[in-house]
Amino acid sequence: MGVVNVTPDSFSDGGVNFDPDDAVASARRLLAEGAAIVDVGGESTRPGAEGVSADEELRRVVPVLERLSGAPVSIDTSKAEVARRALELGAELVNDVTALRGDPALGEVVAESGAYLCLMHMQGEPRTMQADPRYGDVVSEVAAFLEERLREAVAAGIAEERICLDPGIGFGKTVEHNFELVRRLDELTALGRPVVIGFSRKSSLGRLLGDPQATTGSVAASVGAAVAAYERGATILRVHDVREHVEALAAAQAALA
Ligand code: HH2
Repeated sequence: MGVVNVTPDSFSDGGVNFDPDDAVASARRLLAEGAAIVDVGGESTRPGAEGVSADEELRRVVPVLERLSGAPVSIDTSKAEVARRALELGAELVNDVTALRGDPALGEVVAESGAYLCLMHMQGEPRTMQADPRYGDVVSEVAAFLEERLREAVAAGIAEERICLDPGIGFGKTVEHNFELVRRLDELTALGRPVVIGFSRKSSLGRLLGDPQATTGSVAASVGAAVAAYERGATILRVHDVREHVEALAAAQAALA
């Protein structure tokens, strides 16, 4: 899954694809490099981010989605209104970082459209989530949350076989929490749905390598975490640098097969 942030303020690529022409060109490049789908988002969820209105999100993503018509697209949104318009314009998957807790109308929009849905774990909300994240046991708490949200989504009429689950790397988690989730990924794949991992460029990678103030991580560290996640059973990797991940995963796949 290639990332296309149509935002001025995303943590690693804010402003790069804020112009719709740039966003469309990036999306096409990521697809040509081997992405199976591109995840288009109009609202940053980086630590400390304030939300944007549905109107502003639509203003950012609609021109991009219109021009990507026919390409495999996912919409990164928590808002029913944005998801509805994106699905009309051909999006196939709704990537909701609130796991249907943000907008009570989103479940029905996904159910009616028959789209795929990604449910992600987050502790707290983007504005404050990195202040002091705490868990008894992060993996069992994330697994229990995802299982409960999966049940809720199915109860809302979304077919279980259309749902994937994501532990939400960096969403209310310390460096150690994030790596433990990958280390014990088998406890999440045991839920029976495809697992998504989005470690790409995240600050935990920069912090692991010795910079306690890092706000991003390198491409090489991202690829390392993605290959480890793949080996532990993740089947969808949400990444900014598609070519590097596709090449690394092809080699890992050949070596592990
Ligand atoms: N991470 C981000 C955004 N959306 N969705 C899923 N399912 N999983 C993730 O790990 C995930 C996500 C944050 O990354 P990015 O989109 O690059 O940044 P920003 O939120 O600042 O736009």
